[in-house]
Amino acid sequence: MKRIFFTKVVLVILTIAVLGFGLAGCVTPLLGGSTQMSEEIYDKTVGMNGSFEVTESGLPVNWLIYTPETIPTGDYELIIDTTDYKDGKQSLKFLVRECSPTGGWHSPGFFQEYEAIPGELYRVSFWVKNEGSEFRVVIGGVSTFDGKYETIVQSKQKIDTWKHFEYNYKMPLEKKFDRIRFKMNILNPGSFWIDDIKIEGINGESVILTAR
Ligand SMILES: [Ca+2]
Repeated sequence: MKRIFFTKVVLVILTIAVLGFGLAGCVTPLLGGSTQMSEEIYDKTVGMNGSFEVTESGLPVNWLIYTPETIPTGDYELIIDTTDYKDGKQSLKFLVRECSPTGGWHSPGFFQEYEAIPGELYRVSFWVKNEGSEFRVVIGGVSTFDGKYETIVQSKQKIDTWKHFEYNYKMPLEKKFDRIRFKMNILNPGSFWIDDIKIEGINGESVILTAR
């Protein structure tokens, strides 16, 4: 099932997005106006799909994607790469010729949210290759109206062979932060690959997609 998300935006949210906090996706439903933000193909039987092995209509299932259709400016291709991958049989590749450096829904990228326990420690890991792009990966505890993000990596580094990133994130203690959000963006053109994203509780338990 293909769904297009419509999320509402006003100037103050645009300002927040420009500042790079990337909160637009979680706080915008409060406000007026309408902008198409991202696309998602959701299948609850698939789970996280952090290795991008399950795709439909050219999109990896269970990720909210800032696709060439939804971002306002730029020129890029989203590719399921079956020749260069770290885990399974394919990876997700961004081939970006032109893009906004703003991040969030302005730039190529994707995100997803999972149920999380306030105060709990989560281990986030993934593999990356990079040729020319600047990329950013953030993790954050989110509530309905707020998010507390930490940047796992923001880099222009050339990465010829798959590189592993691992990060421990402690959820905020306040009970309202009951979801954890993973988000990555391409901020400058280039070729970027990502594979085998994992988000686990500190005891190894897998996170669960938030309810629909
Ligand atoms: Ca894979």
